[in-house]
Amino acid sequence: MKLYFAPFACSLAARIALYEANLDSEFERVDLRNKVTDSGMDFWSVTAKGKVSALRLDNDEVITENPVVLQYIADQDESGALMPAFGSVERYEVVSWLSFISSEIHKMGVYPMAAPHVPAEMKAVTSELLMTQLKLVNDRLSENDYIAGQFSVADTYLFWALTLLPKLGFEMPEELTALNAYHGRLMQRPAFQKALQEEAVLVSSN
Ligand SMILES: N[C@@H](CCC(=O)N[C@@H](CS)C(=O)NCC(=O)O)C(=O)O
Repeated sequence: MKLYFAPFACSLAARIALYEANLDSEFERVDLRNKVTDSGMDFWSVTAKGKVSALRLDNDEVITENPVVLQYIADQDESGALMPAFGSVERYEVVSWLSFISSEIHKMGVYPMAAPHVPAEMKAVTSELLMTQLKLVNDRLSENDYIAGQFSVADTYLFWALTLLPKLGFEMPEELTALNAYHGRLMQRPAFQKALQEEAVLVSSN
């Protein structure tokens, strides 16, 4: 498997999941502005969407969309540690959170905060909307150690968003104590640390 990624982009979630699952994988960096990969490949030829995460499977098929890439990775781990069994209610709970993180946090919140062309007034509105969602997540984490109840790939995706937001100027409120404790808890996991350190090195060597 090969993950096309950009440092600290949402593909960080897939890198963490690959490490959590102990899967053999390669990584190819993408220059998202110019849509070219480190090996000189036109990224548009990898995916017509031009976005990471993109995962090239061993049969050369490419799958995209974080919730799908993360489920695929989780399903390669036969222990089921990253995703409950097919058909179980617990699995739908994870898929539900993947969907929520993708639409209500990533695209509604992180994306406008990161986009240089989004005006300051719009970023202010985004911050307010984001607060509503983060409070909901905080309430959930007051009663659960992990967002879907048990640890899953949804945690790798949420962790990415929570890690990136302060770097984009969003001040994480201290009163969201369960959310902040959750982030700290995930930071203790070796797979999360390894992925973060590797991508931090790439950013600092730019
Ligand atoms: N719906 C996509 C969104 C992926 C996405 O927005 N990726 C960003 C990085 S976090 C990207 O590649 N942006 C480059 C661009 O929009 O040109 C998914 O869930 O995978």
